[in-house]
Amino acid sequence: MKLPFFPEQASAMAQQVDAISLFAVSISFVAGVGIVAVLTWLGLRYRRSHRDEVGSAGHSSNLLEIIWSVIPGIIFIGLFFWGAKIYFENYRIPPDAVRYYVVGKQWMWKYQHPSGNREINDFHVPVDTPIELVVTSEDVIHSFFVPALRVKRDAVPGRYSTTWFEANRTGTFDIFCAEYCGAEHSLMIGKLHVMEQHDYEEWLEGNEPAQSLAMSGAALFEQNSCGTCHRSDSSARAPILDGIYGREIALLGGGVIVADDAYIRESIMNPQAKVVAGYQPIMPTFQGQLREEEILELISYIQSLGKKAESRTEAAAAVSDEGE
Ligand code: HEC
Ligand SMILES: [Cu+2]
Repeated sequence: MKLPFFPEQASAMAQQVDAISLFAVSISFVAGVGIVAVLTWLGLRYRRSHRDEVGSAGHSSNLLEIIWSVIPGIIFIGLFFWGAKIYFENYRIPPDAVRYYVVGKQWMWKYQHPSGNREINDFHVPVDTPIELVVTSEDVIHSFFVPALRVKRDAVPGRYSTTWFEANRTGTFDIFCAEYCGAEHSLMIGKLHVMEQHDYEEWLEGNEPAQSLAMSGAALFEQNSCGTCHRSDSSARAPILDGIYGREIALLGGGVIVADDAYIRESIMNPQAKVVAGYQPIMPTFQGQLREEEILELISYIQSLGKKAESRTEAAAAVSDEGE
């Protein structure tokens, strides 16, 4: 199905979104034209032809009433469930999706690949791979929009919004900012380059980053002296961060929270907001000292600590197994 008034389709999601839009528009069109046609016909058929003509009360048909209530009812409720299905699919990130970060900034889009590669405006991704986008902003509200994928997500400062896509064809597609964000909003554009897997890998190699996100995060952890309190061998002053990512954290004053990206960001920018049970609120805020991308790198680093901790416990388990 190719209609000139839709942007090109580069994902299965785009096809689904177009199908439901087209259905809704067609139904409205048919109903609209039908109503006008019946209106016109009745107007002509039963028009007043003499000045002294008087109308008479008609009789109603229950069958007719039921038909024209039930049929549209089914159509519209069906449309609701269809829309809900697409909506949920669009918002539920597949577990095997690879995570990329998108940061909006007046007036550019910045991307971080899991490998540590960075890009501005141009965004290279592999085809047929579910890709999770964590979208945020460095300044004002922007909106990351790729019409060919039918993907649009607001980039809100201080918040991580997620969405995902899986491009099903290679090519170059437009990226826009879809939220008016200042003087050069219209220049806040980029290109999405969907590549074959091996081309993408070649591209990554050709643009070898100095280090992965987690490694940059480790360097920042060092530079900002996080390690003076968060030592991996002592939890006296501050909690050990190994393995906290994705775990439940008990908070001062009761309550637990899952240590996700948003929680870790808040812990760094506004440490007093949620204090870990058993600790003093002595952590200083890093508000204004770290850029959004640097916070993302720290998060990746903390996440990587989790993996290390896991493999360490596995190794420890293996060792104790051997000992028996
Ligand atoms: C002066 C000591 C100190 C420094 C420096 C410090 N922290 Fe903390 N941090 C703490 C303490 C104490 C807590 C626990 C109390 C709380 O939640 O505020 C904590 C909590 C955290 C948490 C939540 C941990 C959990 O188990 O839920 C994270 C994440 C974190 N810090 C990251 C960092 C990062 C990243 C840096 C460096 C940019 C840093 N901290 C620097 C003392 C420190
Ligand atoms: Cu913008």
